Amino acid sequence: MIAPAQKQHFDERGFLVIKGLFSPVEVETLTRHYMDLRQQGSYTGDFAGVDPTSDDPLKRFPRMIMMHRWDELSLRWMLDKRIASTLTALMEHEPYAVQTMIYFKPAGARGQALHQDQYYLRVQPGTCIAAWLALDTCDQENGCLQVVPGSQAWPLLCTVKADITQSFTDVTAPIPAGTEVMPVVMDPGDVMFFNGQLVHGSFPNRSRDRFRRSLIGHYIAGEAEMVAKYYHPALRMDGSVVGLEVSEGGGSCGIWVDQDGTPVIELAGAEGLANRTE
Ligand SMILES: O=C(O)CCC(=O)C(=O)O
Repeated sequence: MIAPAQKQHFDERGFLVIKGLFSPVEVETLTRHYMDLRQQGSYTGDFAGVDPTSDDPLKRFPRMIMMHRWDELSLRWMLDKRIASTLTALMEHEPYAVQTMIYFKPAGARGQALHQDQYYLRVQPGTCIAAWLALDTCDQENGCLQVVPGSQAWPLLCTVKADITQSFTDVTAPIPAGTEVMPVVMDPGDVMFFNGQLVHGSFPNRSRDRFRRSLIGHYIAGEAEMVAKYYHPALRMDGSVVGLEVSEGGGSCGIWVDQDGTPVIELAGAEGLANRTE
């Protein structure tokens, strides 16, 4: 299913978009399902309480998280065979599934500052991988994903404060001036798979009236022994529970230093032990 050139792209650049992995009917069904759920109330893990009268678009349409723990359609999507076989080909291991999220990102909503997913998941050994399904056309106007190609080869970076007028999260992975940040334009039904060390995020939705909805699954390689507490229980792709240990986080992180005029990463920083959830 994955051609050698696609695997090479993933290995070298840290991400791969598979066009049309989900059909227009499936996208329509999923979009309607989550819009209905969002309309029906609030759920554990909502980024912000639902407030239909708020000026903040993210309070009117907060993202939902870990829906697979209580919603059958989300569970089925997370364990979908097409996702499982693509992940297995890319990681060369069976995946374990640990997280679902739906971002509504209506017009005017802030984005999510550049970050590495592994900062949150703390998978050991190895890292995590995401499957990011576009439910709408995602382009620069409505705040598509942005990636730093090749950054999956970097270690975990020490975070700094993010600009919370642009991002709903408050920390970011710093990158040197001039580093390529590439928009990933996608059509509904396309899925982007990306390595958990890849620096990525998104800018605000600057459109007048367009949503930028996406359904996201996070996975870890089946060789992993630990993941941060919030992501337990991990599931095999047949839905059965895997007994993994809790990864506490903390430890060293990379900071950028100047070496003869070139920015290089030194593992000189230390992250505190924190309970972070993406
Ligand atoms: O969809 C976005 O804007 C950001 C998503 C993201 O960072 C993630 O899935 O880890």
